[in-house]
Amino acid sequence: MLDLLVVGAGFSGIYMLQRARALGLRALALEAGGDVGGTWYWNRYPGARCDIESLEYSYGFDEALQQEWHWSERFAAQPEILRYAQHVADRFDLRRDIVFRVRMAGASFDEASSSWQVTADGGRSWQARHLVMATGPLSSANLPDIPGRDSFAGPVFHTGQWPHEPVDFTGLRVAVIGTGSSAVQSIPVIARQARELTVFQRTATYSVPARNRPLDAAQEADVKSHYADFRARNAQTMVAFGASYPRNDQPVRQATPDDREAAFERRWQIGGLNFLGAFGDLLTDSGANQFAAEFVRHKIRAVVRDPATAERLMPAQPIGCKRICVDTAYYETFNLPHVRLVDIAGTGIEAIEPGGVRVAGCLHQVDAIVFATGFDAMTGSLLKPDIRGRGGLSLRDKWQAGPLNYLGLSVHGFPNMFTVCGPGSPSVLTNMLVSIEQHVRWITDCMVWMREQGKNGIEAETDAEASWVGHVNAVAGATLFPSCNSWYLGANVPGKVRVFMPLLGFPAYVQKCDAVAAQGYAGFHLA
Ligand code: N01
Repeated sequence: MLDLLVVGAGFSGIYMLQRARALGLRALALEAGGDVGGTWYWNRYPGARCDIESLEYSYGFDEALQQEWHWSERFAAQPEILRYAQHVADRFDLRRDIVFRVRMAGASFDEASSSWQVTADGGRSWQARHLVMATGPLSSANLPDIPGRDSFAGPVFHTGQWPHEPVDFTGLRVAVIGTGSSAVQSIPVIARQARELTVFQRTATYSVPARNRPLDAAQEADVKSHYADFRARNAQTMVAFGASYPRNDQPVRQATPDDREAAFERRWQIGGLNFLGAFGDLLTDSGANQFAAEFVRHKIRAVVRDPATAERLMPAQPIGCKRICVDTAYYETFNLPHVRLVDIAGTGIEAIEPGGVRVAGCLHQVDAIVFATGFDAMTGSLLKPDIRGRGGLSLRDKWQAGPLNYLGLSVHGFPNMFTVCGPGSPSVLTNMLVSIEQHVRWITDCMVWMREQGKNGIEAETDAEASWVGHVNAVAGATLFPSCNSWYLGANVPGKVRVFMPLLGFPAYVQKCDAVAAQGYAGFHLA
């Protein structure tokens, strides 16, 4: 029997394998893709790029690794991040314990042996003491069920399932559906190739310029001279990144109008997600938020020449309530004569027909469609396989009213199963690499502790998970996050239960996890 079976060989899965092996645990990973990389294996759409700076979006667990790897840009593009994941797999010889092109079908917990029986499509199966779901919070593609979707005569793409061979849009009329991060990144690149580009927008988005550039050699050398310290400082911020641009805690109304504009402008010029750190109350006070929102709307008006298009691009929801996007020439792209914006707020898309996309009775003729429609976030990939815990309890039934777990790590009724960056943990509200490393360390330390203590079962207690979900929602409730239809709430997937899934605040979460472990895994039942 394996000590652990890991599902997924993205950044979570490969570090889980590396650390398990280093601790003398027998581990195997299953991966649906043909190689490591997870998100960065699947999301090969044009323009795909990280919105966390490269020097931060990388592992810190191995000093030699972080010294030897060189990033070429401030924000790395998908091919480079995928090469990094492959380098890590090579360096630690991880592929020998990964079964590729195998998709988990289901898993069931056997009480007698206190172990999991995991099955894959095609009938193969494995037995393991622990099941670790390292399936990623944004990996289950959301392909909307639009009438006639499958009748389209041309090629159809989803940004999260992009083909491996190059896609050439030259001479084609292309539709992009959606205006989230994937769309904001791909639209300017697709526009450079396509004969015509029509963007179908349901909700206008806030985007801040990336101001991407080649990585500065002096900055790289400086960070590498004290990398552990650099990472520790980042991990102490709420979002586990961006300590180089510290948040100004001052409330926005305490600044004079000139100082306010100057603070926003400074961050706009720096570029990237740190924009919302300009003042301390932008995500907690809707009046304060309006100042930042209006600053961005003003920028959109200044860039987009056609006033009607500029008006349609103006977001109305609080800024930051949906994850803000980071772009290179997104708004500028709408000044190109062959790019059009179709507002589908209120109407939605009526139908997809062989020749194009119909909205409010009007057929927009296109040759190719790109769905940039996001993911069934946080729970999608955990609920796709049929996972059955104690007494045959199904995870889908258990989570009918939303994900219920403790620390985003463990579910009552599902002993010895851990989720890496699961709902209820900070995950998507942080630098994912930092959250992944914290979870992997906590989970593997727990397994080693169990081995030393002669325990063979661990599972969250019901009280602990009920109060944890209450805590996650109370923390979010004190902010503007639950106030719009975001994927954090599951609002992007029709029929999905609305519950705020990620936890805000990385440092307090780490403290809680450490305290739980120090108290002999308080809130967990051990067998
Ligand atoms: O997905 P999204 P994404 N008809 O859900 C629209 C990370 N990421 O892939 O807003 C028409 O954000 C939907 O409209 P609405 C990052 O965390 C990071 O872009 O729901 N439209 C929205 O406009 C990000 O937040 C990076 O009204 C429909 C869009 O499709 C997360 O992944 C890059 C529709 C989906 O936007 C997800 O980003 C890419 C329908 N039926 C992704 N259904 C970086 O590191 C949905 N939409 C930079």
